[in-house]
Amino acid sequence: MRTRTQVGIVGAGPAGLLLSHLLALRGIDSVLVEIRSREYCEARQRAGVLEDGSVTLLREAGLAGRLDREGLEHGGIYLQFDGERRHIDFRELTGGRTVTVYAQTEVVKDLIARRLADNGAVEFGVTGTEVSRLDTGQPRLSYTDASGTRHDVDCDVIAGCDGFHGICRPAIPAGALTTWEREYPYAWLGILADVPPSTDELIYAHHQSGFALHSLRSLSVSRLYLQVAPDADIAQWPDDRIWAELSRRFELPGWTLQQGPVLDKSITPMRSFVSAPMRYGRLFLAGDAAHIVPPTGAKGLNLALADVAVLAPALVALLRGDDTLAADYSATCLSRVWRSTHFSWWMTTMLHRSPGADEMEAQLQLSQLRYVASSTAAATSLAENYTGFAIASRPSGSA
Ligand code: FAS
Ligand code: PHB
Repeated sequence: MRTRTQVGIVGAGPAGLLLSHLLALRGIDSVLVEIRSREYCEARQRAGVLEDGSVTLLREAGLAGRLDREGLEHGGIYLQFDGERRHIDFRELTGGRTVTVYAQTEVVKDLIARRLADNGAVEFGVTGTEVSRLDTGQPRLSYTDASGTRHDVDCDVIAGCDGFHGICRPAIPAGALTTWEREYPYAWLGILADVPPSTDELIYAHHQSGFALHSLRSLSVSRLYLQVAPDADIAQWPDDRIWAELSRRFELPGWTLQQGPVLDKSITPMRSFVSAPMRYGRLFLAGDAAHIVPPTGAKGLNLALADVAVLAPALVALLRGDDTLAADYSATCLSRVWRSTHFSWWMTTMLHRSPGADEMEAQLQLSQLRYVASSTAAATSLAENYTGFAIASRPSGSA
């Protein structure tokens, strides 16, 4: 079946869904195709923290009703190391900026509900997605829908929002793309537990046995992570072993980690990855399709939303004949992407123990943690990056 739309969007994650909504608000029609089911996309456990800027973006798009009711505003985090737990006060260090705990699952549910309520064209459960004719003025998005009908959709533009393992970035000719990648020698084992959090704000813990993070989803559901080997087998991590290891890494006199039923557990590999440019002809990449950060800096979801905040107005202008913003899209996003990539690498290497590393690594990490916890300048650097570093206008001549 042959059809037409202005913007073809691949992927119903936060990037694709938000783009579809922002375009609709500006009268631009789109077709969004997703390989997974709606239920799968809504249940996929991922990020948990929204920067100030992401909350504002969702509010201004009319998507923050439940977020404002259920989101938990946090004014800081704790760094735990060498028997100490020190608070980093974001409000004090950044002149009032905070973060909000509101899970990516909830952001995706809100976005899908709004797109469907607005009769947005969102196709779940598709197969055989292809993008072609990208360097022409009429790129094509092809897919087979859940009923088995093959579609060829002629578009003015295609947005590749299909994540790290999607098909859009690989559709760009190798010679047109530069990539940078770093894989880390560890992974995160994450659990969702039906137990009230044992802390009021997130705890990032450095420990000789490895990193641990105490996050949360609500005042009754906790989200915790444990550094494990990159090839760790989840079957070797029964719940009691996970709780025992978490208790060990968060141990502090007079404090107890509350335990409870584990509702979900999974292992996530860790990498830093950037690809540039984020545009090829009439294909624009956004979110994980273009870049990946280790989750230690709580940046992945926020970067995806920030890319789309730049892409939506750029596409609206392009479709009205003005290519200025679209020509700047990649450079504008990459400036922020590299800042977040560095910050996520910095948090990761400061807090995780490399397998086989000598004691020198531990001493250097502890020195850095003591400096961050005691120097206003160093703590401010962490606070302004964690809450969302406002990128100044693009430096002239940057890539
Ligand atoms: P997404 O990956 O969310 O969405 C891409 C969508 O495209 C998916 O729904 C996929 O099914 C679909 N797709 C792929 N190929 C397709 C095709 N051929 N055709 C159609 N659809 C296709 N970030 C944090 O900040 N904190 C965290 O704790 C954290 N934990 C994470 C855990 C895991 C396991 C992963 C993978 C990521 C995690 N992230 C975390 C990062 C994560 O939140 C991403 O940054 C965020 O999902 C990016 O959103 P999108 O760019 O929309 O990509
Ligand atoms: C989460 O709540 O899932 C979360 C929070 C902060 C991170 C990573 C994950 O850095």
